[in-house]
This record gives sequence, C-alpha cells and structure tokens, in this order.
Amino acid sequence: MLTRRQFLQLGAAGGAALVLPLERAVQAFASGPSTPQFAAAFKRLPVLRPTSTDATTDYYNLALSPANAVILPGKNTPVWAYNGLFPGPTIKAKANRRVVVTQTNKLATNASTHLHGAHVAPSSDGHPTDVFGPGQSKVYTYPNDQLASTLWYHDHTAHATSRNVYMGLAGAYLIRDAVEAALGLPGGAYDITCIIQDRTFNADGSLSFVDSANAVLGNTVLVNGKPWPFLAVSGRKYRFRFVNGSNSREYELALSSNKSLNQIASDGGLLAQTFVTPSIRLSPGERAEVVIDFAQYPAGTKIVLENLKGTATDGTDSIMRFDVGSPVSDTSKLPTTLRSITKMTTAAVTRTFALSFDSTRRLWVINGKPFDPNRIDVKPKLDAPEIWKITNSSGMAHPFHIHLSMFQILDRTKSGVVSKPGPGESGWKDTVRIDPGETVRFITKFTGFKGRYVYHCHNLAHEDHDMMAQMEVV
Ligand SMILES: [Cu+2]
Repeated sequence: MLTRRQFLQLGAAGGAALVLPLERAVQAFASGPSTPQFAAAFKRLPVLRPTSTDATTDYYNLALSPANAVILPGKNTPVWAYNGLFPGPTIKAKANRRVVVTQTNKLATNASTHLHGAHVAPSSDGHPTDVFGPGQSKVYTYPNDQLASTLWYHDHTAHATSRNVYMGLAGAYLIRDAVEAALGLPGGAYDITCIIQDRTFNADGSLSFVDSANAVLGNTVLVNGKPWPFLAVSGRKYRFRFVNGSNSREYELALSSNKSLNQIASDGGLLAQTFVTPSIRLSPGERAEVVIDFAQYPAGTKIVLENLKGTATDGTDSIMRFDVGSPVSDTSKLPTTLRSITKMTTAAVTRTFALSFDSTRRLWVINGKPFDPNRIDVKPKLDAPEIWKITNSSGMAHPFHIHLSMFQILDRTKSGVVSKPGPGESGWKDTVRIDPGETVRFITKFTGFKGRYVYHCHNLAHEDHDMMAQMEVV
C-alpha cells in the first residue's frame, strides 16, 4: 500500500519523466540533504523603516549591492542584495497610503524592480526594459490602492531575471487594510512571512547559478535565506504568509502531523472564507497564507512543513520545522468568513493565449512568439472586463502571471473536463499554475493606468527564454 506521499511522488516522477530537466535528473541520484536539516534557526525578515513620512506618503531607500550572506554553517555566500539582506527587508504598507522607494544600483549590472501583485503606473512597474544601470537610481511610487495582501518585490530585468533573483534580489511587501485588521487574525510576532527559495551551493559556499531554459532547481530549500530552518513556536495560533520566491520549483505545502492547513489568503489577499485543506500547491510567484493553531499539539511536538512535490533523496520534500513549546494565552481569531469578494462573470472580450515550446529556436513562446519589447501583443481597454483563455500544450507547467491587475479564475479544462477552481484559488490571483495539457480561463479588468505592461510565465527560466509578452492598456 502506498502512502499519499509515495503516490504523489510516483505520479510526479512518472508523469514528468520525459520533461525532467537535467538538473533534476542529476539530483535524483543525491543520497540525502546537501546540508543538515532543521539545524538553522528560523530568521524573521527585518522590516524596513521609512526614511521619512508625510501626510500621504512613506519614503524608503533601497540599495542594491553585492553582500555576503551567512546561509550555510561556517561559510560566506556572496549575494546581490537589497540593503545587504538576503532576502531583502520587508516593506509594510497601508492600503491607500503611498509608498515611494528610491532604489540605488551599486551592482555591476542592470536592475529593474517589479513589485509583484501591485497596482501601479507603468513607470513604477519594473518593466523588463525599464532598467537602471550601475551607479543609477530610480524612484518607484506605489499607491497601494488595493486590498490587504502579501506582495513581493524582485528583479525583472529582461533575460537576466532568473540570475538576478537567484543571486538574492527579492523581498516581501505587505499591504494591510481595515477589513483585515477587524478580523482579529494573529498579528505582530505571530504574523510571519516565509519566502521559500531553493538554491544549489558550490563547495566554497557560493551560489551555483546555471542558466537554463527549462528549470533552475536548487537542492537546498531556504526559508528567509536559511536552509530548512526550525522555528520555536508557542502553543497558540500563528499566521504564516508563504511566498514561493523560487525560480522554477513548485511546492505542495502540507504538515507532517497530517492536520489540515487553514488557508486564509492567496496572491491578492484574503479569501472569501477560510479553506481547510490537507495541502496547498504553490508555483513560483504564488502566495498562500495560512493560520496554524499549535495549541492542539503537546509541548515538545515537532512538525515539519513538508513539500509533497519534493523528493526525499535530496531533502526537497521538507521546507522547515515548527518546534512547539508551551501553550500561551491567545486572543486572536480564525474567522470562517474573511472578506466579501464580488465575482466577475461577464466580459465582452475574450483573448486566447497558447503556451508552447518552440523546438527550432529552443525557446518558450506565447502564441508562437518569443518576447519582443518592441512588439505590443494585446491592447486591453481600460476598465473593460476581459476573459483570458490560456492553453498549455507543452510538457511542463507554467505559472502564468499578469501585471497591473488581479484576476479571478473561472475554470480549468483538461481532457475535456471542465472544473471550477477550488476554494484556495477562488479569491484574487495574479499568478495561476497551468498544468501540461490544461486550459485555464480567468477574468480580469485593467484599471487605473494606461501603458505598457508584461505578462509571462513565472518559471524564471521560461520567462528569460522567452515566455513573456507585452500589453498596452489603452
Ligand atoms: Cu513556464
């Protein structure tokens, strides 16, 4: 009899065998984790302080520079960092209060910072060609006229995103609002962001980035820049904001206690209702927030956050561990009903997109075309709802991401079977996993800003090679 995990691993290995990237095939022979698991203490992401504030705006500075991170025991890892931190510092914003971030590039390479999930003007969106070079600065303005949500900022430079993010250019950006505050969810020290990224290291501790058009997969799972960390928790409720900041790896989060996760939010913020689920799939770029009540476990219990998509041979089937301590008083709540989400249902415009691999050019393409910043692929009208129908005819999954607006998934179709999105995918999204052979339809509306934005696969290997296209909102 197979366990659930063995079954899933078998399914993943069997179904994907033909498209297994080289990196992964090599890792399959690994005999165990590359570095000790659950030996490093969990690191909370530092929160960036504004340099000044006024009636409408908080002002921040970020410097992009080379830095040394201590990731593996006893070793230094040269990284490219925001303010010297791997990952970068967390920016905490309030809905409808502006944030202005002045970024200075002290790297020897171009940069362009995209705030993933943000509703912003094109000039602040971090378009792949809107780079600021070594020695230059750029001012990004974020209106935050959107719902409470877990966003993340990361580099988006054309054809260098995969390398730049791998080297460390990523950080969290949280938006809060009054609706969320009124729910009484776990807050303060009990509201914890976890940026999950996989990396491979050279013997000297340096990052081993090998550019690939298929997948950039690491054999070491980092959470907030620490390998497979352990987190001491009290016996009470915690809120975790999981960000899949990995280049190519998809995770499926589950608890080794076999208890369910209480999912409260996805990419664009709170779900309508808390979704109790045994596991959550998270492809690159996606976010999921959960509440875990550790009061249900005796002190001394150790619970691993597992990755049902990983493999035991290299340890990527684990992410981090919660070490449960004594119970403490807990006035926080886990409401069933979270936020009202008005369903979008009709649109006058339907666009179709085909995701495939161009085997002649060895590139990933959208509607047969690789990314060309001089070409406008679609021209959505401001404020006019659109349905996007995206078909993946390739052998690999693609996390499809659009800039400027959140969307609502309408349905998934595979082998002629149409299914509605599950509760965890029924809120606001900016990235949706499209499995091989699958068609996904979502509905969206581009509001607030006219101009050029990109949409692309968020497997950064695919994005760089060259599964990205451009829209101009008119
Ligand atoms: Cu892709």
